[in-house]
Amino acid sequence: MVNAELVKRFEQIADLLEIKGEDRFRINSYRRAARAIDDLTEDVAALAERDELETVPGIGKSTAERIRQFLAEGRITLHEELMASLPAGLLKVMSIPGLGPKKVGALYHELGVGSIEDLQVAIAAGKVEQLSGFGAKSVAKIQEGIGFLARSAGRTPLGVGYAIAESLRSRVAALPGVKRVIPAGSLRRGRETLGDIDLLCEAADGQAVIDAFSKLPEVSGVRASGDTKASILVASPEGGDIQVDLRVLPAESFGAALQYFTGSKEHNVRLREIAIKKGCKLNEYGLFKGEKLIAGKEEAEIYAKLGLPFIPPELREDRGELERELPKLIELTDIRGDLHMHTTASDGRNSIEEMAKAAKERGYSYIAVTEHSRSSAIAGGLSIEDLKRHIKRIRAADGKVEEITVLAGIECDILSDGALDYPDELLAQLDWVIASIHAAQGQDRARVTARTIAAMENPYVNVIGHPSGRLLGRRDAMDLDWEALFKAAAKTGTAMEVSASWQRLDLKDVHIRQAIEAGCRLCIDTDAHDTNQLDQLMLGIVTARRGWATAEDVVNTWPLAKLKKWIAAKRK
Ligand code: DGT
Ligand code: CA
Ligand code: CA
Ligand code: ZN
Repeated sequence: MVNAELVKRFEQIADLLEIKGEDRFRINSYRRAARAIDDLTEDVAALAERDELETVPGIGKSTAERIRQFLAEGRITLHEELMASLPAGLLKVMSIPGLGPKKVGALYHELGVGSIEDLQVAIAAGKVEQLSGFGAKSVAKIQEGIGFLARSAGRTPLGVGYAIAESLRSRVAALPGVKRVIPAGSLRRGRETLGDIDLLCEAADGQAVIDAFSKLPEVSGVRASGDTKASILVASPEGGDIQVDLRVLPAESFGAALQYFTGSKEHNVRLREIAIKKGCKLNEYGLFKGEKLIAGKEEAEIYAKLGLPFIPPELREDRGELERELPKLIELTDIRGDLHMHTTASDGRNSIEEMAKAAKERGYSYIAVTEHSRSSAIAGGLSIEDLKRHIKRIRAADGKVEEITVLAGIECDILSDGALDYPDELLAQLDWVIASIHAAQGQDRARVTARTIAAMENPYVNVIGHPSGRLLGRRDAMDLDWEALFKAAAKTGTAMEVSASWQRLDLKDVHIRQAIEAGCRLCIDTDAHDTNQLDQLMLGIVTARRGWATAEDVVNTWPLAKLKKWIAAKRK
């Protein structure tokens, strides 16, 4: 959607103005406009068409003008001028976790830092430490941030890649002569981050498809282009480019190519060994016995001819999928409710009723509304009195919206000493309690582990929210003793969350598998802050499948009566 691109562009304009030291008022007008666009529930182009941009609070005359230029020309002159007036490397410096535009401005004006390399030189020379507003502690933080960027370099979060792949897929699918288009590679396997996107297309005339593909409007560069293959670049809304490879294949070998290019490489190596043991040869063109092609049109034929069950793409990592019996993996349609979401009462953008209706449209039979608790003040956390009133509002909404049960829940902070953010008497009035760590994530292993276990031991806590605390490409996980955690979760009857939020995917795949083996229950939910984000659930399902999860492992696949019984059992 164009909204997200505009938000990014306006935020960048505000950052660049701030780096340049422009006046507050101007900077804030772009920040406010970015937030206003982000909050829109419809496409900004539709608003512009009705000539209603200026009626939105936060969008003024000059920001509306920039929006219209962006819609018409795909660029904003001010943005281009700002970019040209500063070193190109500054945006990269801005992306270091913990470095805001103010500090970046100081580094640029005082020390001439225009890139990460410049910054490292300045740090090594001891110059940054002496700068006012910095000091040894913040230099250590910056260095940590640079290390983090280097480790996650070039990989795009799955949720971002999904959206890009889907828009390209539907465009290619609409080209003349195209039979089908399927994403392969790490995207099809549901890996949490993607190196690049691999699209496979079945069509007779490769050249025509490749030519049209290379000229799509979202293409920002062409790396390579042949008669059946092209590599192009698309700008990621997270900054930087992501590469997309398209391969055009004939019908006879489409299935074999899909198998090959889905990977993983490790899975393919093992599969080829199995083929050789059976006296066959497997490659991207097909499965052969001698010179004779015995499978190639459909991927499933290849596994069948090798005497194997069809292996779901999410399991193809050579983690035992070719030796062990496969579980019946959870599917999106198994989910009966979403148990983590925010409304306008804290930092969400829709009302309780709107969230409930949107959940009903997705076929759910229950949801839990879970605002932030009082210590999360910046996220609009509720005071004790607020929460009491909010519970009443949830009960009222539950009565109003039919055919779906709205549970009164909370996302309760686990404080730095392991205590919960509300007294037990108040938690007892709720149907569903998520306990999450949002502060002091840098504590040592013993402390963050003990904090989480202390929360599990509370009889009202049903699930630990985003247990590792990581943010993809932004923040590392906490240093936790996972074995101890899963043991405690199983023993206390506390579920572990699989947050489907595209920035989190937390628990991650290997921890999900370890949790299930330890006897834990999971809860896959979205942490939605608006109705659209309820659709992120798919990312959590894919992640859980990579952790070999079945429907039975996941509490929100259960009928409400069974879920309630499970909650009551812990309270006894
Ligand atoms: P990525 O892009 O780093 O997230 O990971 P993938 O798995 O998408 O890797 P990519 O894009 O390099 O290649 C797509 C698939 O093609 C890969 O999963 C398996 C297959 N493939 C690529 N190169 C090789 C290779 O040298 N040997 C084998 N057996 N398979 C390969
Ligand atoms: Ca790939
Ligand atoms: Ca690739
Ligand atoms: Zn939340």
